[in-house]
Amino acid sequence: MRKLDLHWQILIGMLLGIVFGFVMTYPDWGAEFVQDWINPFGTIFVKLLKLIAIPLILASLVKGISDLKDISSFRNIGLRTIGIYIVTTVVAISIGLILVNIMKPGNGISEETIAQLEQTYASDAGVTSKLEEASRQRESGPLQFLVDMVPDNAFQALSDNALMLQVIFFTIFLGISMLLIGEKDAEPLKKFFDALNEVVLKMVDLIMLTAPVAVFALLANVVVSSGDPDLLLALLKYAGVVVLGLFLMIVFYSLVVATFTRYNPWTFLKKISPAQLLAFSTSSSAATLPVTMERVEEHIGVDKEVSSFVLPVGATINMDGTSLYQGVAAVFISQALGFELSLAGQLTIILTALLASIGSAAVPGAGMVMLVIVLESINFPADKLAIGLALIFAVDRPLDMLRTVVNVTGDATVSMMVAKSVGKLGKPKVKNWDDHLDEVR
Ligand code: DAS
Repeated sequence: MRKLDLHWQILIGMLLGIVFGFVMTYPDWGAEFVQDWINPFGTIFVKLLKLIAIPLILASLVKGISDLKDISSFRNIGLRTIGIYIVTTVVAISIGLILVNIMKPGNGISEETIAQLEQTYASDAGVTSKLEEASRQRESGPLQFLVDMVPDNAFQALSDNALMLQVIFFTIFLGISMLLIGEKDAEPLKKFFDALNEVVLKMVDLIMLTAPVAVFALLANVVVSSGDPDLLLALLKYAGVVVLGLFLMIVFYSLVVATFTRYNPWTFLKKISPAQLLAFSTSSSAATLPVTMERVEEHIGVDKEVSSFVLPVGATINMDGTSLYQGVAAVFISQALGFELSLAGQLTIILTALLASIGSAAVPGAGMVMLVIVLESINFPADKLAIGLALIFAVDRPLDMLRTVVNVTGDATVSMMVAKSVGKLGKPKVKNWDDHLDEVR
């Protein structure tokens, strides 16, 4: 039987994980069994991907910049990347706001549901921890995220996944300096990073061999630890608006890929599907980044010069799915708790959700933390923040999985647009997902 393509293997692993998770919700020992004996295999997989995310960013970003002819081509790629990222994020938030104002999911939530939430969720550790994290981010002032971007210790930054923006800052600084000292003097360092890049991409291939089993474990755990079902039903309309908005973003990306890069959108979605399925399973753009890069470079043909800059930067600052979700959630919570939102308030949401999605870390649940910043920007009553977050907390994890898929798809789309605009969108290096794996079998 012909070997199944990677995305089919991952999809089967996910479906089996979901079914197994539901089966395990029946016996009273089921959830504990999954969390103790199954979930660790998913955690190990995500840790392996995060293990190589920083070395991959370091190697590919330095290689990408040092391969450039000169500083002007770096400026060219950089400016196009940031500009297109801002446009796609504003489109995402606008789609979210239009849908949530038309469908008004927050209207009609009964007083008793709100009162029940007051008891069950407002004091929930998950909600209060996100409020605390948000207040830490807020105290530091509007330009703190710029200050935080500059590491004062390169080795500490390289050793901490949460400091990915600092790694990117340091790596861009290093790459530009290598360009400025000239090819001959930079040659030894360039050879080192070229080899490191090849090695890390091979590590991605090896890790991906375990992906089907890992996503089985991750999805089984998500199912056994999801929120209580009756509240989920009350939130189904809200989740429906977010999912519809996220789906429209995938359609938007497909139209952009088809019209702007003349690339078949179905082929595009199929080629990046392993990265999308991992984004869904891990809820982390950072953990998915190594696979997104490998798929875009080796299976679509985006030149490394472009992908090595656009994708790591995108994984940290371009979160179109998150910004759409923040727009919808802010208006939904306002509707549900009877907080009047003017048009000016909605326009404010566009700006703050843009900044909040830039500031959101590429890790699970980050979007919900920054949602507090968006709510505060429209002067949402502070005493109702906890109940507002509690309202959406029960469905946040499945929505986080879906918005991370959109975040990753948006990054891949922009990398193709930038590559096309600078003439660096070539032919794929490999046809099937395991073409270049034969030597490791
Ligand atoms: N999970 C985040 C990511 O990795 C997105 C979010 O939390 O909204 O992209």
